[in-house]
Amino acid sequence: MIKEKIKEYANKIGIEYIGFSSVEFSFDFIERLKERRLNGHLSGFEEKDEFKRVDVSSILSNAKSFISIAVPYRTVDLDYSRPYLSKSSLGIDYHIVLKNKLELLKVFLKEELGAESIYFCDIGPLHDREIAYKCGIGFYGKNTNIYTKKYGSFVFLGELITDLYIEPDYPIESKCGSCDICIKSCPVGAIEKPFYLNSKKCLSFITQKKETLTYDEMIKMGSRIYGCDICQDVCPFNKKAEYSNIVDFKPESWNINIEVERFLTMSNKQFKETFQKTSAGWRGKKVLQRNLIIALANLKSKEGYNKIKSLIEDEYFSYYVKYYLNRLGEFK
Ligand code: B12
Repeated sequence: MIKEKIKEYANKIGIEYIGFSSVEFSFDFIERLKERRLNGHLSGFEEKDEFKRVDVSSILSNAKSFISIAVPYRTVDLDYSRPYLSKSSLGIDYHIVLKNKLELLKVFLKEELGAESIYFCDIGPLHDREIAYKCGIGFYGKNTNIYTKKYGSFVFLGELITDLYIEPDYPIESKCGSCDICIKSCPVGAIEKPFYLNSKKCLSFITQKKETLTYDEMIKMGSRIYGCDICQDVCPFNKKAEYSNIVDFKPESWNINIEVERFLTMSNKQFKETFQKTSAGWRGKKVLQRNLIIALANLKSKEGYNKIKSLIEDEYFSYYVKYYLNRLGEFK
């Protein structure tokens, strides 16, 4: 059977979660995307036009199936009393790790089954979660993440569109029940109702925002330098979830033990050799350094004090240095 053959190969290249579905989307899905857009609650990082998000035939003519994969990434727990990057930004950028696996699958589909296929991970018009949901990879949590049985929501998603017909798997209905701990635990109330995130409020988005941050946004960022995991950390399903053994996602020490002086003074070359290789790198050095200053301000930490103070003349950092000094009680 085609499906078993693909699964067997996927397991061989380290993919534990793989599922299949047709390429049609429900009207409900389009409506949900539209609701978010009309309410102005999209982040701006995703394709805005909901019809482009479902127009699979313009990506691959004669498309018949989706193949979705999920790859676990939580390798460690983090100390939030220090400035930190979220668990999805540790180790090598997941776009690279998943694309390597998807490329192998694409070659396999071509060589073994004569099929054409195109793959995506994160970037592009497709909605990775809805495809994973359709392919039975896992269920939607109220925090909008897709949950697998073994690794909880700490999985990255990617998919192939292929012209091969593959017997579909079935979606799994949400198992959240009456639990709403993720909704209650979000410090900014970004999950405005079950399965509905206002991306503009989400702290993950705020850490990635290039525009000048408001006082309230800065306060709420806490010790985050990039991303936010709170709605996943508090989830009872994730408490039981297993850790990932994928070596690529194991962080190096510079990635988790942030050395303040070094982080604030690193050259472009040093940045390229370290943080740019992670999934936080695309936002650039300045945004991450800005967030570190805000994190230290919120922690009322004097680590790197002289360096930070010296940035008050810098056109970009000045505003954030003033916030830092204000939090330390030195700028009134
Ligand atoms: C834009 C984006 C963001 C934005 C907006 C997130 C969001 N929830 O929309 C921001 C910057 C905030 C963000 C944050 C994060 N992201 Co992000 N992001 C994306 C991106 C590029 C597009 C998502 C999108 O289209 N959102 C638009 C809205 C409409 O979709 P949605 O919230 O997912 O809503 C769906 C459900 O809620 C559902 N729904 C609503 N009501 C109901 C009711 C029922 C009954 C059901 C069944 C479903 C349902 O409807 C929507 C469509 O199905 C995807 C990659 C991709 N191309 O798909 C990654 C992606 C979603 N992100 C991912 C990750 C890892 C994260 C973070 C954990 C990173 C971090 N640590 O900071 C956080 C999680 C925050 C959160 N709770 O969502 C993973 C998620 C993996 C997973 N297991 O689900 C993805 C899939 C990337 C990847 N390829 O692995 N992200």
